[in-house]
Order: sequence, then C-alpha cells, then structure tokens
Amino acid sequence: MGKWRLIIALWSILTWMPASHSVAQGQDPHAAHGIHPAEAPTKAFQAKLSIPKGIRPGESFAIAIDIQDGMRRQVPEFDLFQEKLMHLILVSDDLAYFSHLHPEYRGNGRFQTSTVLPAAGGYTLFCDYQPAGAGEQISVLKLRMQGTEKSEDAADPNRGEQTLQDLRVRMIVSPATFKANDEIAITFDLKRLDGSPVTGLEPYLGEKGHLVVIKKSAPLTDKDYIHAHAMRGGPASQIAFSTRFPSQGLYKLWCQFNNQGRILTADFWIKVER
Ligand SMILES: [Cu+2]
Repeated sequence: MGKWRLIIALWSILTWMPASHSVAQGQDPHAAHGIHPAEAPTKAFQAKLSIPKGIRPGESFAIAIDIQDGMRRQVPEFDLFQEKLMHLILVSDDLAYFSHLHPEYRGNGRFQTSTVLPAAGGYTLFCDYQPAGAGEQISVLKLRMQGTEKSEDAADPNRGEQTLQDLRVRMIVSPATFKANDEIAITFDLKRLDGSPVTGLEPYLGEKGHLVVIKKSAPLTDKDYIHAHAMRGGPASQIAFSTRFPSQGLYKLWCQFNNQGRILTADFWIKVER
C-alpha cells in the first residue's frame, strides 16, 4: 500500500500543475460572443489551484484558488459581475460533466469552494473573474482524479431536444446553416410535457439565462471557453443568445436558467463544419 500511496502522491503533484492563461495575449475569449466590449489587454493574472491529496470519485473535497498578478502578488480586490466575484466552470475533459460554482472569496486573493466529482479522469476548471479595474479574466486549471476511467461520452450534434424534469427544452439555431465566426442566434424554447409554453422563469445571476459554450479540444484552453448572456425581451418561454463559434469543430453548450427556484441546465452539442 505504501508504494501505491507514493505513486498517487507523485502523480498528484505532476497533474496539479496549473496551466494558467489570461487574456493578456490580446486574445479576448469573450470577443467570440460579441456581448462584452473588447477590453484592452491587461497585465497577466494567474490562478493557482490547491486540492487535498487522494481525492476520490463521489467524495467531497475542498478547492482553493489563489489569484495572483503578473508580479506573483495576491490580488486583493475583485469586481462583482453577474452578482459574483468568481464564476467557476468545472468540466470533465470529455465535456460529459459540467458544474458551475461560485467560490467564496476569503480575502488576500483566495477563493474557496468544495465539490464532488463523479468519475476518474481529467477535469478542467475555467475561473472567470475580474481583478478590481482590470476587466474579465479567464484562468484555466487542471486536475486529475485517479482511478479507472470510464469511456468517453459520445457527442451527439443531431440531438436538438432534451427533457429536464417536467420541461422539454428545444434548441433552435438560426440560421440553420452557418460557418465559423458567423453571428448566429441560439434560442432555447421551453415547454411543459403537455406542450404548453413555460411561464414564470426567474432571473438567474441577474439574467434570463446563461450559456456556457466549450469547444471540444485536447487540452482545453481559455480559447475554448465562451460565456454568453441571454438577450433581453422575447417570449417568456424562450431564452435567446447571440454568439459566434470561432472555428470549425464540436462545441458543447450548457444553457442554465431558473425555473421557479430550481436551476436547470440543458446541454446540447453543435458541430461547426467550416
Ligand atoms: Cu456563475
């Protein structure tokens, strides 16, 4: 057992190496959806991840994320956006698993939360935050859960409908045929199982809905991440987004909304052919 523990410890050290990216390279990951104004390049920020050794599937563990500036100093202050100081999107590298967390700010650049991951394998964390006055930053972190990995979930870009509890969610892409970088509208139409339109959606983080889009890539980087906010207005039973896909490939979309106090997440795949 001692040898096994040593192997796990070594592996953990090797696989915890945070891969930090920022938008400072002149690549604004949010330029893709055209909602935020393009921000001037800012100094580089980075995130560092701390998790306990020996995390296991199905068991809760603590996550600490430290945000540092280009001089490796802890960032003391953050701006609130969409009602939170940090939005943390945690996905399995095959994009089968998705979770959207809001780590608590503990001061001196440190955010904390806890989570449970379902299975062994690689995971990517997209930390979305705004150091005071510096604009939105995306830092990417990696972690690996040891154990027997399950086979990858198959992407199904032909599925345009999903049943979530007592709702049926249909994704409508307009125009139906488009290329990379075309501005397109993606609408999620919500109906009850009896076919009547859903009413009474409540705001989720200040908007009608949020859409996270991640391009299937290995490894996942900040350039694979797009976060769009719902457009205002429109029918009560529809949540619409305007976005662009920056290049050809397979994308997974998670639309989150608040149905009378329950946050629901509908997920779909889109294939961008060219
Ligand atoms: Cu969030």
